[in-house]
Amino acid sequence: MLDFSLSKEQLDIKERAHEFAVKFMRPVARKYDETGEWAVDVYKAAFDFGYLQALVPAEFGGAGKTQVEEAIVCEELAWGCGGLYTSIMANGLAMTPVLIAGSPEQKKKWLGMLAEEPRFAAFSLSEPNAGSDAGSMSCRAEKRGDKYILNGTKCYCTNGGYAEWYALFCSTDPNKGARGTSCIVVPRNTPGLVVGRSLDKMGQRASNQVELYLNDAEVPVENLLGKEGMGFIIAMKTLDQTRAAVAAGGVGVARAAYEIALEYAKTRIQFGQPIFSNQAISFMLADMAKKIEASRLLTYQAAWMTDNGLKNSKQSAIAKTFATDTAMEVSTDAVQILGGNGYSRDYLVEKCMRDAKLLQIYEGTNQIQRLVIAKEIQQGN
Ligand code: COS
Repeated sequence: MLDFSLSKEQLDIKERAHEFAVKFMRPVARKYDETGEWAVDVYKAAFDFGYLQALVPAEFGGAGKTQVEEAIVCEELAWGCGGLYTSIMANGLAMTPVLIAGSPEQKKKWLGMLAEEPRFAAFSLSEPNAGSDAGSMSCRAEKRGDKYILNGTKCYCTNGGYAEWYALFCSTDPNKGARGTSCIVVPRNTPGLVVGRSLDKMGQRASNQVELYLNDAEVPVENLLGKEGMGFIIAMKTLDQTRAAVAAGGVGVARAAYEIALEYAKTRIQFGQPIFSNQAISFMLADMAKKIEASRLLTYQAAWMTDNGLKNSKQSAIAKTFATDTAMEVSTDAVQILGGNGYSRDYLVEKCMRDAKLLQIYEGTNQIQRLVIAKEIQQGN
């Protein structure tokens, strides 16, 4: 039976996450956006609320949340601040390769440590010359005895400056292309691993993206997730699962901008009446509401499919694209409704607009999502 209502437990999760965003994120969102500092206080609180370790199974000490629950939380966190949300959400991204391909011992070790105290891990797929074309990565892992020797450069590694370990994708057999890639857990303290500069960004400035340099970095072979050659599939399966959380981020950022624009339109008087009375404005707001509702439904659908063990490549790509394009459109229109005020830093809508842009780019650009959707529909899915 189809049921669009959230359960009492899910409503409680949403309310608690909203309170978290109101108390711990909104008051400091502007500060961390301006300074780009690492928000230790926020992440400590996020750990206390179970958000940093949301996807760590309960048996390893985590919150053991479902993807639908993660989506509910992520919408509220992104409503609080798009940048801080990304740091928290990306811990789930880093964990997912271990959840998908890790042995029980690997899960206990790598996920368990994230449940002990506020700690970060990072997903490292992109390279300077392998972004959208993820299968063409050149970072190399050579097996020598009981070690892998890693060489290469990774980039756009979210949380990379503060991570305890990296779920790092590399080539174990360059002759095999995407089928020669593997995923290896690389601990932060690995000799030969150097964390590079963090990116100075337009938006989501509270989040951290770095380059990683691997110069004969030695990692034990037992850190391989799954088997050699499974890396690309692990990456694709990971992104299928985690794109719902990005879509939820789009819903949250869009809703934040929409709420401010709605309030402004109802209270800003021009020509003797609230500007909402102009159809030009009220229709913009109606379109915003329409797109946000649709985005949320698509997000829940994609997350629900993961929770129910269904392949959701098409649905997660649709949700990610639709919701993050919505975030960009809604926040841009919100700036327009607020006019000069919208363009100023006195209101959060300009920050929403800057934060939204990255949502259209990371975890697969929205052009790549359309490629995924096109491949899926070509195959009759
Ligand atoms: N689940 C399971 N397997 C998948 C899969 C999925 N979602 N997507 C692809 N595969 C498999 C394919 O079935 C294929 O298997 P075989 O080699 O056995 O045939 C293999 O993976 C290669 O797939 P494909 O031919 O579709 O790969 P492409 O090189 O054409 O690339 C895209 C596919 C573009 C979709 C992929 O490179 C991609 O997602 N790029 C974006 C990466 C990204 O999100 N980067 C951001 C970094 S994270 S911040």
